Amino acid sequence: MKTESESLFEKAKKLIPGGVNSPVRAFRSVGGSPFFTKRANGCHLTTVDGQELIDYVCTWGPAIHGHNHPRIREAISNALEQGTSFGTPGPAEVEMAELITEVVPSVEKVRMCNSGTEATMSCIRLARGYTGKSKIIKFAGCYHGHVDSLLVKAGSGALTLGNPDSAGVPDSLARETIVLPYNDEQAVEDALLENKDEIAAIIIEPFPANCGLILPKPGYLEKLRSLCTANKVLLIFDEVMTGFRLGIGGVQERTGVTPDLTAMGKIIGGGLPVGALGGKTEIMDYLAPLGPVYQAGTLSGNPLAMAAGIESLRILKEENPYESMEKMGTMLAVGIIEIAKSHGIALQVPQAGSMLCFYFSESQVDNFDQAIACKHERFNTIFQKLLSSGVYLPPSSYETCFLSSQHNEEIISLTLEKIKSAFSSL
Ligand code: KE4
Repeated sequence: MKTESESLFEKAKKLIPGGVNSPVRAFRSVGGSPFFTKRANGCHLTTVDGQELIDYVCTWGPAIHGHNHPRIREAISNALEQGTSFGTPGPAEVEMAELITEVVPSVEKVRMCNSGTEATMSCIRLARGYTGKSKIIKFAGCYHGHVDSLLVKAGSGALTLGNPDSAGVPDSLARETIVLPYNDEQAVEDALLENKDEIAAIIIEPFPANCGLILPKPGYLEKLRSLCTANKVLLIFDEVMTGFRLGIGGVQERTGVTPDLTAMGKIIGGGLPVGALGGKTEIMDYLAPLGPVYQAGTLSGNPLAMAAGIESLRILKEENPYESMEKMGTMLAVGIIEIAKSHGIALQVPQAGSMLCFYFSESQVDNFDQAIACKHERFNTIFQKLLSSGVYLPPSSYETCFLSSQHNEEIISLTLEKIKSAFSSL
């Protein structure tokens, strides 16, 4: 007898490529067919088959307050009374810009868009327009959305499906993108020398979270900053995932390293479609209608997304959940490491705040090559065992787990119990 999710997936596959509207949702790397979600509340998802799951994906980051937060729901319904979209400037866009420029250290001006992909794509075009140079440096395993110039050795779904270099990206474009190993300062120095005066920007996920979670070696981000300054290259932080999550000012607040441009998204939409790019006024003013770099969007600054995102930011400012989320993240990471050790299983669990991942590896993972060398089939086994016992991890070992402010001690302890029994049956 097919489950409701299986029947829906059969139907979906006839109408939607792979049955999904975003590839990583298809469970291609972990196996089996994906569950379909009926509703989401707090730190739980409920599937169409009535299974309740503790959610460690949090819709890939936006649900930092847990799902369906009453204040965000109310903010959206109040905004709904005024209409869904105006196509003109609206007051909520001004308030959103005030909040972002207040909390993100390097952002003096901000432009809203509708996805993280649009944000990084616009950052790249702006960097090229502002510098008059065309080459871009990115890092293997970093994923910046499905931007042609950046789908080169990308992470996340591209890596999950084994095609980090997407078809359809012309060589002429891919050649403008230089891919370097993360955490290797010398590689950046060499590339800047070999391509002197041709590099417009370096774009980086400061804490890469799309090939698992990789943490920067001490001084690495600071070195990138000084190399960019010395070579008149823009430093772009892709904080679509880490922004507002690893502190309200993201990694740039956490480390004190300030980029020239920042790509943002996810949390500032409160679960509705959003993206944003921000940076120094001198650079941002190159954007149309002021400057020569075109960038636009029918639904950019959409009033419902702004209402949800503003409320999400207000809650972060009022509740400042970062210390407690760091504590819960540490409790989970330490607990998992202890369980793996007691079962003699080689496992690394890098953690930063409310983000962590599973690397089935004997040694620490510092870059893409080490990440892909991990035992992914082990992750897939654990994923399935946990899913059947009511814990939903990201459906790929190339993703990162997210906690929300609703993942309390009781939830973490329950999760660790389930992880313990999953490891026992490995
Ligand atoms: P979107 O276009 O999906 O809103 O954002 C693209 C993006 C940009 N930069 C970073 C650092 C990102 O992580 C993302 C998207 N994150 C993935 C999860 N790893 C979204 C999940 C999906 O593709 O379905």
